[in-house]
Amino acid sequence: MKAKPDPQDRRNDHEPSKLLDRRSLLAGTAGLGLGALLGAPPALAQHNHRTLVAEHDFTGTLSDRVYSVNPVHPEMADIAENPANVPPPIDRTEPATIDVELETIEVEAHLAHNSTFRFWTFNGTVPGPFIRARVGDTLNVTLKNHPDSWMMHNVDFHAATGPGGGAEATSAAPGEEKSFSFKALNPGIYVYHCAVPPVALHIANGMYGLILIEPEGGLPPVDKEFYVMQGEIYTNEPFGTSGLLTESYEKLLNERPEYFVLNGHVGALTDHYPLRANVGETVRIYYGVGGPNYASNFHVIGEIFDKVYQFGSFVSPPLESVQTVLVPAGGAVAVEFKCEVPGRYVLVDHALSRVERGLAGYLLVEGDAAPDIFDAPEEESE
Ligand SMILES: [Cu+2]
Repeated sequence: MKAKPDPQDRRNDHEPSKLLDRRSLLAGTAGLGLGALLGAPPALAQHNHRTLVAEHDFTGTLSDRVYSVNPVHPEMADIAENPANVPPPIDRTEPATIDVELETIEVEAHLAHNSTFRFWTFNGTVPGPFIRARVGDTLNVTLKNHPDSWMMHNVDFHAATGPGGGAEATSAAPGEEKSFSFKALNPGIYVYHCAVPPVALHIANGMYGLILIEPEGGLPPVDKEFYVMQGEIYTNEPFGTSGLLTESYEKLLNERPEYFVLNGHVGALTDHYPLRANVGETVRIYYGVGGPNYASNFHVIGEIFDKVYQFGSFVSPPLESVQTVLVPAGGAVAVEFKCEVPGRYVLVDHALSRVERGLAGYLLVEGDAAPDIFDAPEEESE
């Protein structure tokens, strides 16, 4: 039987010397005001807000401002998954057997402005790889737990029908390899995650991803597809602290995250991998919530979803013309819209306090202005 790892065990060593005093802690934070996201001057960003944003330097261009890549540990691994990493649509008309190879890897990596965290990952990224199959396919899953791991890991596919979604069948100690297979009976966009107890801890540390089971005939063609997942990170140290941050099991149980993130860490989808599209293109965003605890109120500032595949169902007809969509923890949606006006659009959870704790992503749309749809005076240069 698998051992239940004690979450209090084998904590990351924490060096008190890396903790700065409170003032420098706040100055070093990666906190980002919504006003800043929208291009408002710092004075507006500070409005009704603690000093998290007030002490930040907002000079420079918007693309090199707040979320700079870890200047303290520039060599640190980046676990962020590129949202453009979506396999192409399936053109098969018959079911097939597919090999899915996952490796669980624990790695200290960039978390925010000047901090790192020991992430637990599938294949070294958060979220793990986007897996694409077709209804009727048989998936042969192999899960290898890297020998350097401290913990046992496994994988539970919400797309699978069978005990634990494969969790028990794949529970692997460090250095072990396990496998199972399942047939994809239902189309949809599904979460997968590690389910070794305490499951919430394994998810919070980064062990989640999406698997798309295309319906027969596939999905309607679009110009660009993107892969985005929302998660929470529970650290002992307050938001914005410098250094190697350590996981807090107590805050996890109390559902009090210090960080909310898209694709793994603060700034992943603003500085590292903003989504990019051109005027005239249609985009589809697969948006999942790893959580483990908070549902999302997914919204793109300045856009309206032309179609929403609610709860990730491709069997029910999509909703049309939607501003904000609820995405449950352990759930996913697909949204589609046409990019009609160039500019920068911001992906948020519209529970907007979470922006202050790191959650934001950019969609950068390039192309000719469309004054018949949106017309505003040019910004004054300073
Ligand atoms: Cu795990």
